[in-house]
Amino acid sequence: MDAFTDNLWLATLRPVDQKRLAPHLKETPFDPGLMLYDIGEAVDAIWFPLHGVVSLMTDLGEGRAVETAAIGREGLVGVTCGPMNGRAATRAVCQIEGVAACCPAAVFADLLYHSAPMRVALSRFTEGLMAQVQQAAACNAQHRLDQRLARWLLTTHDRTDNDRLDLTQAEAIADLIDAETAEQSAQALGQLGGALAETYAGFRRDLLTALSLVEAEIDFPDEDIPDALASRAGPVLDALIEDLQRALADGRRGERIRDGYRIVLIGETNAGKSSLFNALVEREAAIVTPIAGTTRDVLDASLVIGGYAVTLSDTAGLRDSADPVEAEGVRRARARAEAADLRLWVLAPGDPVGPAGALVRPEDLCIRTKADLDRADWLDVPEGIATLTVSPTAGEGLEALTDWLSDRLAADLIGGDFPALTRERHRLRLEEALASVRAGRQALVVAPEMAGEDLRRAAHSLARVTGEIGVEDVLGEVFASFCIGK
Ligand SMILES: Nc1nc2c(ncn2[C@@H]2O[C@H](COP(=O)(O)OP(=O)(O)OP(=O)(O)O)[C@@H](O)[C@H]2O)c(=O)[nH]1
Ligand SMILES: [Mg+2]
Repeated sequence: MDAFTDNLWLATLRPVDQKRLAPHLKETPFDPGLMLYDIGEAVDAIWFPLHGVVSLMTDLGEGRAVETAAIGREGLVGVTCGPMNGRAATRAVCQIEGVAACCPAAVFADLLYHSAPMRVALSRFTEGLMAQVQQAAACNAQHRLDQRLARWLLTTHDRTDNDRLDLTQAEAIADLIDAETAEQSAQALGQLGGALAETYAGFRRDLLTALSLVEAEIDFPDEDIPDALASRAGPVLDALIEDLQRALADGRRGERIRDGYRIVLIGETNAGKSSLFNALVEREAAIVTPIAGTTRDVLDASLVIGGYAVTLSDTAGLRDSADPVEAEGVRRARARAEAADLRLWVLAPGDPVGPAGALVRPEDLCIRTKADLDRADWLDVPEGIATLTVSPTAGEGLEALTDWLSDRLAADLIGGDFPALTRERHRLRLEEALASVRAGRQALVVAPEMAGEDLRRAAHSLARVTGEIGVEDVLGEVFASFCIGK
């Protein structure tokens, strides 16, 4: 790779400047999500991407950031915020993996000082970048999501030689543009970089290996293939079944990061659910009155806790009611509580265990509220459920509550052997594939012809997540492995 041809800005420099710069350049790979520098940090290097894309991000606070420019092989990263003043005004994050030629910022500043043509080239680039930032600002302010997506695709396409994306990467772009939290962006960036596509490609390779072993048995019986060939597919399929099971057992981590972790407040009427809801979302979103049964509908609010997107829901107090409107509210409250990732059982002094006590699970949180009132009336919470004490009206205990929630989110959403599945669509296809692979594994023992059919179906399910597998892929694998017919 030659930095002076692959990076278009370096390519425009005079040979004499290129010669001065060359000894200081070091090729450095960068992965999606890698932060080259953060806002306020000293910028000590200049990156000239040879391929890949780096995004400049502006911080919006509370873990949110928006892309204001993208730089690829046409330019350089690290100079617009200035090695001159030394501190970065934006954050630079690798968007699409690549390689950059890297040089110390001080060296670059010195070369610039001695070369007017280099300064002219730099100012041309910064003018172009300025135009891009202006467009991005206008687009972010005025355009709908799909229009922003289109702009992003065009800008990114301009900066990469590869104009093919698989389906998971295209989804990641939509997620990235839609992302409101740092964790959502990080997940989308990983997916855009091909983390999910690679995982599925790995599954597909295993499946093709097994399929080719089975197909060889079926299609080329006279080609002197050992009889035991199909049985060699057994261990490959066993390992694949295990991998698919592990990928599916991700606790819906990816979907919860992307769509928001669902937390629902439940409790008796007048327990103080809506008061706590308002305190957590920091606005008077829900009506609060001393009248029991004030809240009827489920009220949702989006918020960010510990860098994760959360949907918090306030619900009707759980009681039997002859009023059909309230009864419907209680039915909805129950349904929402059942489907939630976490239930917060709000318990005021004097409240019984009641229906909320029957809905909570051991991993949930009990919140004893109205701590400013007589605490002697608080129910003894069943053992095993974590308990916190708050008073939204007195502003007590809220910080400890959000800290507890941050820890829970991190514990539930970090980790896993495989990149998390980010959509229901992926999960369904993977479940389909697993069922077919299992069927194929069983058929293998009886008759490879039947197994072949199951495995082809599994391959098709996996292919539908990312792209298509053609017949040629399978035959190609057969020929490559056994040199049949060559
Ligand atoms: N003293 C005191 N009163 C509170 C506190 N939190 C809520 N309240 C009062 O308790 C009453 C009921 O509060 P809400 O937040 O409406 O209770 P809820 O659980 O949403 O009630 P429903 O919607 O009827 O189910 C209101 O009069 C609140 O002002 C608190 O921490 N201390
Ligand atoms: Mg309420």
